[in-house]
Amino acid sequence: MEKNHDVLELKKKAISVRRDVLTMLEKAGSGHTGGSLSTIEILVELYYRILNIDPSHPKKRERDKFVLSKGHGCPALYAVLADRGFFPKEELKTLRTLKSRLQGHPQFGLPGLEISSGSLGQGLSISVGLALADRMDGIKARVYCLMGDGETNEGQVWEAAMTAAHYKIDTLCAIVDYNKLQIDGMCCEVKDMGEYREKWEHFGWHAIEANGHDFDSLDRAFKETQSVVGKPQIVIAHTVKGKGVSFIENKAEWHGIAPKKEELVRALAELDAEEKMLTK
Ligand SMILES: Cc1ncc(C[n+]2csc(CCOP(=O)(O)OP(=O)(O)O)c2C)c(N)n1
Ligand SMILES: [Mg+2]
Repeated sequence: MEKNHDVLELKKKAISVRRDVLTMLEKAGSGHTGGSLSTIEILVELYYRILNIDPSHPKKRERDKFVLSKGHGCPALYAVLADRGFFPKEELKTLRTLKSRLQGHPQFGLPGLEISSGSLGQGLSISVGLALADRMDGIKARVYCLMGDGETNEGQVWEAAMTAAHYKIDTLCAIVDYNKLQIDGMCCEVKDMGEYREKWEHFGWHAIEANGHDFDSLDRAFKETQSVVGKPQIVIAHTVKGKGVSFIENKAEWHGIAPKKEELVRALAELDAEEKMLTK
């Protein structure tokens, strides 16, 4: 695919990634369904329109880096990495099996994967380090870090936020999958973060809100981040946990479970119908 493909292609891509994610999770019999499905347009936008990466040279020094801080959402990242050609698609079937490179939380060693993650709250600190290392080495590249909204309850996130602002790391872009839910229910009930966008701004960040399922909105947001000078940027992407499958959307109980066979069949039928609507 060319870097500048149109929105219809990207929407079809998102449907196909959703199919892969649900199929992998059903086969594994466990995993995080809701928080994988909410990230898909963000990942497709990044991996097909934004990131400067080369799947045939995953370690190329002058590459953009993507850090999945919300490691439990990795089925979506695995599906996108395989589709971009970092490793064979066949390997998706091995999710969560012994000796597989595709563990339930990302493990360093898989081509295209920058870090191990899963213990929430650490990815932004690592991203600050990666961006500072690129600055010291004179490498022109950007670092993108995807966090969950519940994850940003972690104190370490705000230490990293202060550090990034202090060092004026304008090559760093964080994204929050702002789906308003976390493991135990609504974020505002577990630990309310108040005026969320303003919080980031007060920490010295350039904040942009976007519709996390709309490619035009995401594209505008990411293009804006690329033009910011002297400040790290955050894209607060409004999303729906479980997006794309009616009986999974917005349900906290779908945080840490996989679909059963009959649920997979129903979900895939919904995605087929959605695809038909697209091409009508
Ligand atoms: C340090 C740490 N504490 C707790 C967990 C267990 N855990 C996994 S996912 C999750 C909820 C995260 O919510 P959010 O960041 O909003 O993720 P999403 O809604 O995108 O799934 C929790 C508490 C963890 N992985 N790491
Ligand atoms: Mg959440």
